[in-house]
Amino acid sequence: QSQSLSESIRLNQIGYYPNAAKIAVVVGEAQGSFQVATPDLKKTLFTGTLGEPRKNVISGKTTRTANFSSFTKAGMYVLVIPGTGHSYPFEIRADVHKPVAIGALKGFYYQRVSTDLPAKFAGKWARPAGHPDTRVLIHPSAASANRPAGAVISSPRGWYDAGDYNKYIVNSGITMGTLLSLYEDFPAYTKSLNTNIPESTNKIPDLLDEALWNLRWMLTMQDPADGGVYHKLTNPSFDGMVMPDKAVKDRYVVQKSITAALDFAAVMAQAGRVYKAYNRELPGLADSCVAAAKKAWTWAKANPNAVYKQSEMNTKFDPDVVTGSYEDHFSSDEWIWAAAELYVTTKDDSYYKAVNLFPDAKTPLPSWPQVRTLAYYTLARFGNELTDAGKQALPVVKQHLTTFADSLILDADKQAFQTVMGKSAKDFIWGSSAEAANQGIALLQAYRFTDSPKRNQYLRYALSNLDYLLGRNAVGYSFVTGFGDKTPMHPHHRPSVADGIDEPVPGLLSGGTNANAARQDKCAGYTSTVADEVFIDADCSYASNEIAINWNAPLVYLATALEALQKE
Ligand code: 9MR
Repeated sequence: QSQSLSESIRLNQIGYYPNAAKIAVVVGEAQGSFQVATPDLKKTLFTGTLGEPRKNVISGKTTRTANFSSFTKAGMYVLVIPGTGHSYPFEIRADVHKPVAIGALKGFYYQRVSTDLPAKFAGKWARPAGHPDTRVLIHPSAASANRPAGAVISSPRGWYDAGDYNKYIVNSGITMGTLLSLYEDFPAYTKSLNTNIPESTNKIPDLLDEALWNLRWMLTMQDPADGGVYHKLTNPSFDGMVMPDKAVKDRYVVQKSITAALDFAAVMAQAGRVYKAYNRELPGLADSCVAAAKKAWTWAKANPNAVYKQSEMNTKFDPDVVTGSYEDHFSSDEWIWAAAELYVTTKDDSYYKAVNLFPDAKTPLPSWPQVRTLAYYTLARFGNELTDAGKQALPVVKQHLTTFADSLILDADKQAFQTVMGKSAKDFIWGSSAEAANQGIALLQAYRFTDSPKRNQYLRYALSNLDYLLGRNAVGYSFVTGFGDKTPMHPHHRPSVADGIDEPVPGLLSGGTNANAARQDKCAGYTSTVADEVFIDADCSYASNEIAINWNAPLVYLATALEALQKE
């Protein structure tokens, strides 16, 4: 019988590993048999039976799974449900997610500030440099004796945060922590990620070359006089939808903040470890990073109440600053992360003792305002290389990781799309795609650093969340631009809107489904109010379809780590 494409079949549009779980989900009332066939539908290679109906606890809709895990033959296929239709094509292959891993890392190259992107590296998304940031003004909120309001500093490079053109230390913090942790967790494998960037021919892995572009910017955000770190570098209000080189408003650094200082300290301490191996190529860099970290820590100790409040920017100072706030009034988790990174890098127990690293039994999912768990990842990673204090804490750290992982996999087999993501409507916040990716990372940490009897489940369910991101979800999108057949074409991303090229800049992770998006961005066109369905591929939808560095980084981690673990 003839079969046409069915949007109700949801699967990982990139594909599956030969020896891992392979699950597709059909939404609606289809039942009975399913097949795995060649894309031309001429040959059926596997026949199975759809599972029992499940009820999506969020929408109430019925789903059934097509489990073809036992089919292991490499190739390109579609899934066919007679009477319903066929899926988008997918591949079964040993390194099936490597292009996504590389593409998502390359996404950072496209976000580079202060440099042109030549066609040799950027293909049809080549563009002239934007934002030299060599004449950045001290905002009145940031004025100090050595740097009065209106003074000029140079603060080039970095990555654009998101669809906007500003640079924010807090968000750079978790982004860098995630990327540098990927390197520390899989040093050998990450060297094989070639992203075709200008630095690809040097002796430093592309992952670390890319991170260096932002690290060098971050270093300029510290006031050398006192060690304080400016919260952000920004123009007063968001630019229009223009290319970077056409966005030429004055740029400012604003108030030094406690969260910026501590996130900066954590990143610089970690960078001190990571780049030490490349001292020959980057003489003195690692030591400078550690010195900068210590200075920021000292400033934080003297200024624990320097909370960034955007509302004060708008009322007390001129010009008003109304761009991304990354406002976070609770710094206890930033203290924990900075202390742990400084402790592991310096082996100095005084950092370990400076804060209570285990204030309660919680293990919060990492996000830009909540970085506590990054400390546990680092302590687990360095396990027996720690001093006695850290070694003694290891069982506690592992307890955090397994308790958290167990809570993530609990009842995931009942979830409509068979993913950890989406067990509850609470997952669907602004940037929910990063929630999915960070859940996957948390599971991989527990898989690698504990000996829980459920370890293999952790690995399996980490992969389920990559399946979520690449299409097995309630809206049927692969949320990574350029990867998959149904993928955002209109992200809220200024270059993608303004460059006149149909395809958006590739390798960027859309923030994804967000239950409150319609209220937040007031974009027209949302078709559902059900929490796991509120997403539109429109560039006005900055609350569901923007891209951001802190979302791309955990995608890079998850896709790369899963690839690396296939090889182990
Ligand atoms: O990712 C941020 C999200 O958690 C917040 O709810 C939202 C509103 O404050 O802001 C998001 O971050 C945006 C930042 O403020 C400015 N650049 C774009 C970011 C992604 O939308």
